[in-house]
Amino acid sequence: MNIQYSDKFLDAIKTAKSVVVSTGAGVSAESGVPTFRGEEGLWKKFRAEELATFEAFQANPKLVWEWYQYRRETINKITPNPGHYAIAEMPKLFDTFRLITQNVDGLHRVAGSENVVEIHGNIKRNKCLDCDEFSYDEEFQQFPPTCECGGKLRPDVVWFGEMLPADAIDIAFGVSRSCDLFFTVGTSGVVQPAASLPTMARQQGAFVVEINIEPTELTYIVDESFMGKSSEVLPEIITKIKEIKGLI
Ligand code: BV8
Ligand code: ZN
Repeated sequence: MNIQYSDKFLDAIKTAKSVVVSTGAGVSAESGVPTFRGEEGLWKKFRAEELATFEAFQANPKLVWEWYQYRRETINKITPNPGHYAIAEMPKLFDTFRLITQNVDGLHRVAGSENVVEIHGNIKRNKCLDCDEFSYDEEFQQFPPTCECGGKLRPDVVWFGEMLPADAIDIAFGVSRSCDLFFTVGTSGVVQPAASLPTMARQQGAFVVEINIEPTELTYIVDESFMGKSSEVLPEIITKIKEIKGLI
């Protein structure tokens, strides 16, 4: 890629002190994790309401567990892509940095990102409906799996209609409202409240940048949009940032 940078983007990079990156399924697409609304999108095979809701889980825990086990198996076979590694470099390029992700695949942490704000939970973690204990087993003696206390286990992800973890969403809102540079990467900007983060940032004066392979619901509100694969655009932007900061 040979990205053409605008002066306003270059100025934003030069002056930014506090940077936030917020990612969606698109940042993991090139690692092999199906997105939710793309051609091969997860919801294409299943409708979100059928599987990613507590009601669906109550009605058919076996089907919902089978879907999560299928996704876990997929995720266990894949590795981060250059986009994840580029984001993992960002904390050392700015005074303060925070990464927020809608993704439940854990790939940012595998790539070396720390303090990742996983606002929709983590597919690798189970939670007990009775004692709230977390566990990380992926092989179960029985389906649907139960906790040591005898309670039912569920995947520790946020389903539609469920509140996001209070601590995670507080951090996400807080950093979006105080940063001066905000990147939204690989998200269709459909799912709330995650989709409101870029607007929150823009409203308080942050420079908002979108990276996506196509226009989204967010494209009309951002300051700069880079159309391209995050695994190609992000590493190039990191190189540009290092050049500007005289690190290379
Ligand atoms: C809540 C975890 C409130 C589970 C997920 C109307 C009716 C019903 C509900 C609502 C409604 N309006 C709003 C709502 C609320 C609802 C919602 O937003 N629904 C949408 C569908 C309208 N939200 C909720 O229910 C949330 N909770 O609001 O609670 C509340 C209030 C009070 C009291 C109680 C409750 C909870 C939402 C969380 C749902 N859980 N995931 C699991 O994963 O199994 S959401 C799931 O979908 C993902 O986590 C992710 O967040 C989302 C998918 O979005 P994206 O990440 O953007 O992925 P998508 O495929 O859409 O887009 C991928 C993008 O990448 C595309 O743009 C594509 O072009 C791009 N791309 C592809 N390849 C690349 C690329 N970009 C760059 N490079 C590439 N290579
Ligand atoms: Zn329990």
